[in-house]
Amino acid sequence: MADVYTPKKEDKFSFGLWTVGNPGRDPFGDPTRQSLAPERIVQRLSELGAWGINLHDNDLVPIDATPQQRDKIVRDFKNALKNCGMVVPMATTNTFSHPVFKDGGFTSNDPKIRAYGLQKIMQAIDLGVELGAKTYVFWGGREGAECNVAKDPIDALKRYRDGLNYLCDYVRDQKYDLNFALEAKPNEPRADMYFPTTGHYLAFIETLDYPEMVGVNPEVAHEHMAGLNFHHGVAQALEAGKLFHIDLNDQRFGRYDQDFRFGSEDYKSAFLLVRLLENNGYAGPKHFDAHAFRTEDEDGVWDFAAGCMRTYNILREKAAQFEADAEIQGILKEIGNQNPEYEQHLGKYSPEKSLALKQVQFDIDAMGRVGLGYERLDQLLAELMLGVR
Ligand code: GLT
Ligand code: MN
Ligand code: MN
Repeated sequence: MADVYTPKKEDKFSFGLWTVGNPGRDPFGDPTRQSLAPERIVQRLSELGAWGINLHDNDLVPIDATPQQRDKIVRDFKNALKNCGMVVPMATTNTFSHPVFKDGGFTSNDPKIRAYGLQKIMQAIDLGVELGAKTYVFWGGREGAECNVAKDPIDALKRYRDGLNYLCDYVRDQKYDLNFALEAKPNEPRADMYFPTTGHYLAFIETLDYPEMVGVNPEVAHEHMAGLNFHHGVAQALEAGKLFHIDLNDQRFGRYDQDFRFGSEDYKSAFLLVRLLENNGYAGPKHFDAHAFRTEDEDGVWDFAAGCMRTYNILREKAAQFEADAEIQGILKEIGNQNPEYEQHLGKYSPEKSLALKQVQFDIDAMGRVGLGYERLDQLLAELMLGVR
């Protein structure tokens, strides 16, 4: 039954073909359900209220398809999109499944493999643009190492940069309206992956030939695998104007790569994230890069998909409730209005300001004794989240 949490197209929720299409395989076990046809995925997601569907080249077109087969597959998929009012906001390339990429695409020691990688990515970019994608994600699944003496990590970074610069030029040359979003992950499937966190990518982007074309695609699970605070990482990306896309899911700290349903594990982190996105005008796709538990059949897959979107909307309402709560807002106002007369000493440096600041007497013991009241605030948040407020 529809209610206020039921997703709508304007919520801009998207899923990857590989997410709901995940057959429940893991390193120790065979698939537990059948793969779903792309057309069925498009139709069911649309019925559930999703807006977009993302894909790797080979989620749609098998790696060994002939040009004729490719054209038919793409035609059928476009028809399904049109019939269901679904869009493809983002596309990406699979440079990790085939054995040819076992030591990376961009960063392979073998120039023949790097050349094949570039060729495959250009073809996948063409496909993504044909389907309407505006964002192109790069997740360097095999860009890493087990044997860390086999590849010089400085060479690896240079090769990665050369590859991205080449592809930015390709996009410009083709006059495509397409930006790149780089997705970090610390490990899995490689022992160590280059660019393990969103922060690593934010620094790297500034060294590219066209930094304005390139942003990040942070994923909840990937930062949690690194033991980091996702809310803070996304804030840095937002503040830098680099949050081009986002992968929502969930993950327990210290575990294998789980890709759980959004908001299924850590409600508080998920709340902080949704509040951050909603309060800072993030208008991009809200993409769920997750999959149903291995215990599920197809019905469970749709429960999973509906659950991701519903939880986002519930948390959005909780965030609005937090902004409208007089007691909470009163505390936040007090926190934000302490000692306003000292603002004059802050901000941009001037010689006069520094001279004046050097004259100020601070009673640091008295300042250090002031209690901040964050316990009360944090408990109010807990009560709001737990539904008793
Ligand atoms: C893969 C990975 C994801 C990436 C996808 C895009 S593929 O499922 O685990 O985090 O976003 O390449
Ligand atoms: Mn993941
Ligand atoms: Mn992802």
